[in-house]
Amino acid sequence: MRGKPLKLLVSGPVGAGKTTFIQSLSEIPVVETDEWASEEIGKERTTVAMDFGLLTLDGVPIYLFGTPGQERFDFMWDVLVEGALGLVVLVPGDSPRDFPKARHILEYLTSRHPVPFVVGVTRQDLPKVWTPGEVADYFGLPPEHVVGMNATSPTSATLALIRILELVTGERWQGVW
Ligand SMILES: Nc1nc2c(ncn2[C@@H]2O[C@H](COP(=O)(O)OP(=O)(O)OP(=O)(O)O)[C@@H](O)[C@H]2O)c(=O)[nH]1
Ligand SMILES: [Mg+2]
Repeated sequence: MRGKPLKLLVSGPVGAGKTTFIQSLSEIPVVETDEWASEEIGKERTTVAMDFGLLTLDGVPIYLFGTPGQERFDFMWDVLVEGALGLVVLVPGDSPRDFPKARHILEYLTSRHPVPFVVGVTRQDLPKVWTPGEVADYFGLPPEHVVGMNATSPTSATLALIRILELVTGERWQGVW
């Protein structure tokens, strides 16, 4: 799996862990656009334009673009998905009320841009979270399309990244990191 740069898009609802996931994976300081939230969204800062991170895995440069989660910035989905070869939609595993929003984002993006995708269920390090299997049932997806993670952990984030890379390339991951 050596060669051309590969672009992945990370999307999902507010607070799912998109910026955190990209920060856990990126080898460069993440270009992020988080600002103080102007409305109550359950946290102080939120992405208003995009995140950008970069890593190299087995000689392949991987560009990671993250979307904002707030719906008023949804015009950025179309901008950022351009050229993406794979899609990661994150859902916060402890917040099932956000699952319909995640489903809408997944359907919106894959219907316009049919590339391989995984649903990443974050916050697996916390008690009382939905498991990847439960989320796969909720979304009606095959289990290989849903992966659990702690987005704050580089190791956990890398395992999720490998799942989408396997779906994008059609190969089992053989490399080391
Ligand atoms: N314990 C734990 N905390 C997480 C995890 N993922 C994200 N968080 C925390 O959740 C909060 C929100 O994460 P962000 O990365 O800002 O979420 P986001 O999806 O970028 O949110 P928006 O940009 O507002 O749409 C941060 O405090 C993260 O540290 C996880 O898997 N486990
Ligand atoms: Mg963010």
